[in-house]
Amino acid sequence: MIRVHHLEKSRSHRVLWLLEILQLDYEMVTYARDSDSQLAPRALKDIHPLGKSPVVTDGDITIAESGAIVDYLLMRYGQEQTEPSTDNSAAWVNERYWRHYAEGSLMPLLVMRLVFSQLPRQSPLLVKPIAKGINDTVNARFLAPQLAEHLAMIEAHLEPRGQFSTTWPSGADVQMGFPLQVLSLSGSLRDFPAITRYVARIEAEPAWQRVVERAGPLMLPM
Ligand SMILES: N[C@@H](CCC(=O)N[C@@H](CS)C(=O)NCC(=O)O)C(=O)O
Repeated sequence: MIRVHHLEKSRSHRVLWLLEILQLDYEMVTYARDSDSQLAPRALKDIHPLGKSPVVTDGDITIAESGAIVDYLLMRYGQEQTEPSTDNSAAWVNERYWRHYAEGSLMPLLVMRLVFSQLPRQSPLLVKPIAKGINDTVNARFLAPQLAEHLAMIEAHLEPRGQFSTTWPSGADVQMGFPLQVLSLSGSLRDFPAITRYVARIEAEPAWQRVVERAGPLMLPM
């Protein structure tokens, strides 16, 4: 039996979506975030040393990293449905690019944005204005311009296609959906209509709706 160690408000929603797409049976063990630090509880470290979610166990296999979990589940249970054939190298490479880009390049910007935005709240009273200044500067000089470039690239890809790969939903969609849903929830997609349509498309999918029924809607941490 596949077991998903699912942290609330987290990337673990991706794995649930893929399991629902593939219509696999699975158990979900849910963990709450610490209300102050928002970190995962220590119990997750009993499953994997870093104590991050998602982690999946399947028989004697334990696998962390959402991208590796997606690779594993597709390799074992559903490759043909969700990725282009290796005969079409360009389509295969394109799908793999987005599958890896999601965690390798896009998510670090969102995590940095979240961490810096929390600095003022988490700082002692006297330091709060300085912490706010640091957050504003990092945002203005680095994060906002970087994110704008990334979103422009994604918008240009989605505008004529409506999806990341030639297959739908692909492993690339499973990986890219989460950061784009987070950006939608934080109101960052106003200038990106194709990405907005793409997020709506995911959320209209029956497999996504089964995730919401079982685990609740995706929410922002903090
Ligand atoms: N690159 C990893 C990131 C895992 C990760 O950082 N997960 C977050 C949830 S989105 C987490 O467990 N945070 C709680 C913590 O760091 O304690 C993946 O894609 O699985």
